[in-house]
Amino acid sequence: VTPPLIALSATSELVRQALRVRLNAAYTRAIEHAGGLPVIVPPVADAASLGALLDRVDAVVITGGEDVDPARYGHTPHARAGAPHIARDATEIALVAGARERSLPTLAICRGIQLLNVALGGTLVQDIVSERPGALDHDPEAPRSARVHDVVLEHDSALARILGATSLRVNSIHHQAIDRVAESLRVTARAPDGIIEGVEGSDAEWWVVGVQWHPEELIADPEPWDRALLAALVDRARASSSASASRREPVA
Ligand SMILES: [Mn+2]
Repeated sequence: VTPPLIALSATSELVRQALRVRLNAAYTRAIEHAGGLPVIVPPVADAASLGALLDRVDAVVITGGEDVDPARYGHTPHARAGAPHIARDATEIALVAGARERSLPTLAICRGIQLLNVALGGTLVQDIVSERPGALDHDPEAPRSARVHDVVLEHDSALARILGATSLRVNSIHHQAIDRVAESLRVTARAPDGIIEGVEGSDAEWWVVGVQWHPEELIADPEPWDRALLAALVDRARASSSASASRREPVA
């Protein structure tokens, strides 16, 4: 059986004098573990060309990383906002638009949920500590797989159905969050301080889920939630793969 192809966005950064394409291996291992075949998508100069790639994959993961350029949502940079990666922003915004056009299953993680919201017209909290005084510590000194705060899910959400839970604990490695939610998304998970931790699409055609935590770091965890989320993506990818295969090879 051919595994579904899962496109994963990546960054590029200068390391030891060489510009390198980089993605934490936790993402590719988690996708493989769930039965998918990872395809790494670097920041590209010509975002319009990504349609050629999206025509050949079965799902998309928008991964974690840098802060999204606040100019993308019409804000001036906060003092604590990180340097933007212009080509990565453009690449991922094109991936979201192309995935939506094709109804390709999409999972957005950490920076990914923020990028997804911006790509669909929403805005971000640029720095939780300074803009949401009294919020929990969403970026504590802790191992990447440590479950450090609670999340409460909407009972009637796809996320609750997929995870098989309406409350859980998650890891948390972020200093930004969704502020104004894009119209085509619904908030279905929040931390006890109100910080948005999960969204999903309101369009029945397009399976899109975003989480602010890092499920890819939790596949070996005793709790089944995060494996279930990745499995749900790969299941949807498999369904989309057989649908596109039947489009390519119409029955005579
Ligand atoms: Mn958090």
